[in-house]
Amino acid sequence: MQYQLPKDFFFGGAMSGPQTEGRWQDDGRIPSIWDTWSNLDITAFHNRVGSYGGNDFSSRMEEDFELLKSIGMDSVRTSIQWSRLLDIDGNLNPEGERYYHQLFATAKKVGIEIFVNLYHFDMPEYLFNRGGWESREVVEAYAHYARIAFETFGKEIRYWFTFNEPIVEPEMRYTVGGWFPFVKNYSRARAVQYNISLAHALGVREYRRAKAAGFMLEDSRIGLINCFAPPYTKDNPSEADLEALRMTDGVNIRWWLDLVTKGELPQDVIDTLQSRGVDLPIRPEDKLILADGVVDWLGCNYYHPERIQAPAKDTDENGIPNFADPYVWPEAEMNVSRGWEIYPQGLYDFAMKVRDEYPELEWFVSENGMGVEREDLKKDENGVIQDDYRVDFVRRHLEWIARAIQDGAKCRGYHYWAIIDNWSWANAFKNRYGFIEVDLEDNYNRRLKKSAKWLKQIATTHIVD
Ligand code: BGP
Repeated sequence: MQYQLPKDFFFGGAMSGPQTEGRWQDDGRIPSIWDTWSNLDITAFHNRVGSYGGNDFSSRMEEDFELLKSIGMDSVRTSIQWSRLLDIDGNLNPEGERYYHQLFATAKKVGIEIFVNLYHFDMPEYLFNRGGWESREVVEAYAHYARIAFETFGKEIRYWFTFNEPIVEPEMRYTVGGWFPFVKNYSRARAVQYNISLAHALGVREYRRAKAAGFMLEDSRIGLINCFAPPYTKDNPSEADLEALRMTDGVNIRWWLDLVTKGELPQDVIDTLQSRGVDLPIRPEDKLILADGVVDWLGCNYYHPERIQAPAKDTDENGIPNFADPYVWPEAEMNVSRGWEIYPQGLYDFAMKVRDEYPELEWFVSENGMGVEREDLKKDENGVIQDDYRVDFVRRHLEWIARAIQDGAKCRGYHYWAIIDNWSWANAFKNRYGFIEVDLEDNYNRRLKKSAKWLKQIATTHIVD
């Protein structure tokens, strides 16, 4: 079956500053917490590759943008690194400023629209040492950083985002404890989540001020990007499974959708958290701050669904509440390299939820992709990686997007992650996502994978088949 995507549908790719730039100590860049982690324990990273190198994008941006244009990409999302743009006193770093002017101008020259995100899990180290997202000082510092970014680049960028995946920071750093600083404390995680919500709202406030003061393009927009993996529970759920679903959805999804559409957080979720002893750092003046969190549109990152069930135990050994346990769906199709379930219909389900519950909200797919290990073993005699699985993965997701649009979803585009292989947080270069290979053995040279030809066809015709 053939599907037609809208003519004005964005087709592009996503990447981030910390995963691509490299040059970590050049041009006055100060350390971010990824460097802190790499310095602490480089053995934590696959192949002993830390955050230092990215994928050499800084030196190759012209070549990379030309390559992306050649495969039909019209837009690319990346992030400004806070640690490159501002110095330790919060002043603009002129070399950082120059770097981003150069990046935006290079993309423009080849006809690629840049979407800019302000925070991709990359807090400056000195701010982390002052409490990170558990501290109000850092929330204020973020607002200051956002203001400088808007005032400096407002005339160059149309599409702005305050955060990428604000739910992941509390999850990976403070709940699962998989990322530095490896904390496992549900209460602290929710405090971090609450403070990031305030920072987001203050960021939007700064954007609106900058726009009113004439710093921004007239038709610019501000948004938030989050992973909106829809939660599912068992087929015949118990009351307790449904309660686990309400809280997982409440904390992971509804929290952010309410914030960006109504300027408030879901009271039933806050009430349940507080009744279970979760200490949120709420102040009376916060309501007015959160009210400014309403955005113009949204980015939805989608890799896999969340499958949960009632928790075996309501609290962990430290008395910290637990609202849900993972559930393995017996029919799940897996991407074995990453350990993530592949479930393209999840995007349709998210689209219908937004259509029905937040009907005014426009959005786009801001990340979706498949990371696979040992792609070097999949090369043909010409050295081209034969990644038919990637074509299959993207095609099926695009089909569900097209069906959602037919059914009334206001989905405005698709960005693939990561369009060029890049450095990843915990996997380094183990799993490769790109349509474009980065050959680490050959000076980080770029080479199109087999899938790139297919992608170009879709991106230029907007016909999925
Ligand atoms: C998203 C992040 C990206 C990227 C991607 C793939 O959550 O926004 O930065 O890392 O996931 O995940 P991973 O690199 O862990 O395989």
